[in-house]
Amino acid sequence: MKLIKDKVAKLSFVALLVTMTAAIFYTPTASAHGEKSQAAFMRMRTIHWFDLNWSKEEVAINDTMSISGKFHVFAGWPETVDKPEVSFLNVGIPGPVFIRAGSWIGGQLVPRSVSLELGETYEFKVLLRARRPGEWHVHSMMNVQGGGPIIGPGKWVTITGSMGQFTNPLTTLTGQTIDLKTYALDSIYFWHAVWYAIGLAWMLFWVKRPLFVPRHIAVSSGKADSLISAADKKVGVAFALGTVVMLGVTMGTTNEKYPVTTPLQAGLMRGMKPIEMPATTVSVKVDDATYRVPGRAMQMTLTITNNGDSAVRLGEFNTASVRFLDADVLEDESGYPDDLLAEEGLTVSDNSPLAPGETRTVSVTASDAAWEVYRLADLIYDPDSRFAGLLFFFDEDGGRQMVMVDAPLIPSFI
Ligand SMILES: [Cu+2]
Repeated sequence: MKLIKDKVAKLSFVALLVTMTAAIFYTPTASAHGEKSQAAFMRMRTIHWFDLNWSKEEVAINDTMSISGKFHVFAGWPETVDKPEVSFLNVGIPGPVFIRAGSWIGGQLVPRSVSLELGETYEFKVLLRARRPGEWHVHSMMNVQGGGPIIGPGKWVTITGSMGQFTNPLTTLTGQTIDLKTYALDSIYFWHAVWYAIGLAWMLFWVKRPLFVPRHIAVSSGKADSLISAADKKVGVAFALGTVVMLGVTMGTTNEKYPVTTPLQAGLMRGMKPIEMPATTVSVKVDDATYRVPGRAMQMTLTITNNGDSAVRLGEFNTASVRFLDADVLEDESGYPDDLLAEEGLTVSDNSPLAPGETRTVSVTASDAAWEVYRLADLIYDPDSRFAGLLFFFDEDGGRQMVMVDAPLIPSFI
């Protein structure tokens, strides 16, 4: 019996060692950063990011790159997410590995929160200056007050060089050129040290004599007054006066050194300019939409009518940043993130050119590992089984039309 016990103990120890070693050597690379775990219907029914472009895939410290593109604010915004009346255009990166040198919506600089309108499409650009070497997954992102972060697609960007070389120069309106990376740091260190030292000095003054038991005895035997001498009182007054005088004087010298200062600039920016989207001449009706559980695809029956004057074909279906393309119609040239790009992911039962005036009902399948990897398949856990996405139609000259689709998405189990 004892032998078995020993053996079990030994084996458990070995198992523990193996597990610990494995845990140490197992370093998974995260390829998405937050968005996968968010509710699928929320990602499909809030902001549609498209036409994204990352200007560089590799950038040296202090060099800049930009993310630009468009986003459509879906009109069927979910109830549980506050309307984007107070939103902030952000970037999703692990801390300031880049600094944001500028961000624009519709050509307007947006350092503050902005108001977005449901149903509108906006153009944006974020200019980033490289700060920390490494490989970073850079997302566009919108923070919605009362809603949370709405994360756009992310792409890996490499920064080369060393962080020590990073600078962040800025010329103020008083004509000084400063480096925001280190500006005023010395003063912060100095004044924190000074006041901390004064606090310590006050404590040391009292701590150097017996602290607790003798003082407790003195107080309880009614001799509390003997504990604070006239000299102690003088020191107390000196500290009090010294503090007030020092505050007054340094406030004065700081005002002299920085005679022009302004309050923090804040406040919501309204009136963001949306893009004037051309009126679409293609109309699409979603007759039904389903997805297999488990599975990696969704299937829609669409009735498409071409009211324009040139024949069109369906090239892309985009939902929750996953782009399903029909390779015969559209090829991505923007270097869209691989894990979100299904180059041949879109199958249309009949994708021959749809002539002007013609109506056709087709079966469309959007299929790719991304459907599962990005957990759009997890719609099965969501309380609102509806999807939304963008369809892109192309005419013979390459002209593009965007049509929004939105319908219930019904699971099928057998
Ligand atoms: Cu990421």
